[in-house]
Amino acid sequence: MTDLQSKFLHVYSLLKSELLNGADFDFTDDSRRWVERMLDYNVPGGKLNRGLSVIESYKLLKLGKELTEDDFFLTCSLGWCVEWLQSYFLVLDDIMDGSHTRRGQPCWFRLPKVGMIAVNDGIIIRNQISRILKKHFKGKPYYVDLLDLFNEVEFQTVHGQMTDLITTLDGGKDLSKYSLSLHRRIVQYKTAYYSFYLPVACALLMFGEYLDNHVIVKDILIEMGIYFQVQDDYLDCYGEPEVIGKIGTDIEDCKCSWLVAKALELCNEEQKQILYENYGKEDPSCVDKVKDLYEALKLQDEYLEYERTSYEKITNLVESHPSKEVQAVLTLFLGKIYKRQK
Ligand code: GPP
Ligand code: MG
Ligand code: MG
Ligand code: MG
Repeated sequence: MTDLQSKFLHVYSLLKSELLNGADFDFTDDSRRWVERMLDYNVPGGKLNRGLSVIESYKLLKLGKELTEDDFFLTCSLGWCVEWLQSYFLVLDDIMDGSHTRRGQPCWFRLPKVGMIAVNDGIIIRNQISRILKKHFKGKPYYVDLLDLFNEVEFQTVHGQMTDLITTLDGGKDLSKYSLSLHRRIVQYKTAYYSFYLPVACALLMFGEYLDNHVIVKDILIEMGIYFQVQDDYLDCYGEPEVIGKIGTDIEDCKCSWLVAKALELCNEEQKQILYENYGKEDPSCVDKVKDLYEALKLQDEYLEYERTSYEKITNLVESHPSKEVQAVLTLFLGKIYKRQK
């Protein structure tokens, strides 16, 4: 673990302790224990990329100058707000996707004593973000913009998730609507805003910038977010569960994944029939047939080609940005995800 990671985790403990010991809610010992266990299980166990990015981005905007203790704590708190948001989405997404594992452990709702309490737990996690922001940012000139940012990004994400889910519902019967353009629309909303735009937007707000002046940065980050979710779709099928910490369910769930959208673009009539007959079924032999078809269509090579062109396109966009500091922030993000295996 790096020094930054351990300092960041220390701030997690402080924020958690404030939430559990504050006067906002009259916890009993049992309820405090529940929330603490729920948070420890769901919030800090990921790669922490999104959260750490807030701190790293802010440092780059400050031209690498050492942050004051106050500023460091605030950037960490914002980083945790992004991680809290992610955790809220994942707890609920795993229920909706019927997933089994997350971050190398059973999904929260799969624990025998949890079940559908996880729905409310997800909502608690979301509400805690507002408490953290209120406690540490109320009175800052950018407080209202910060609240607005989290609300907007949540709005975009839940609408992306809705599109993902209703597409899947239809798709159970009809793959004809699946396409790369529909895929792009889904992933832009369900993943890119909260995973890529949000951390940088937090850093920009703290730095005193107006987000309206950074539309180009936003567009570039959205491109990166789309690329990131294509990787997620690829890893769902081809990643090592021990490495990615989750077992893929996209084929069984009939998801409009990049792989199936690409396959539909490449396949002939006979192959299309195989896809229609086997995609979206729990039966492992159906899943195997879909995977064999992916193999026949050389989808792994197609993915490598996508990765190459996408990286090139994003690099060009980054290099065309007028500010060197902003370029540094964007390059940092791209470096974190290029050719990722988890
Ligand atoms: C990733 O989809 C998108 C999310 C986790 C956002 C969920 C949004 C909600 C409003 C709940 P995914 O299902 O492919 O992610 P994973 O592969 O990690 O399950
Ligand atoms: Mg999922
Ligand atoms: Mg999902
Ligand atoms: Mg996925």
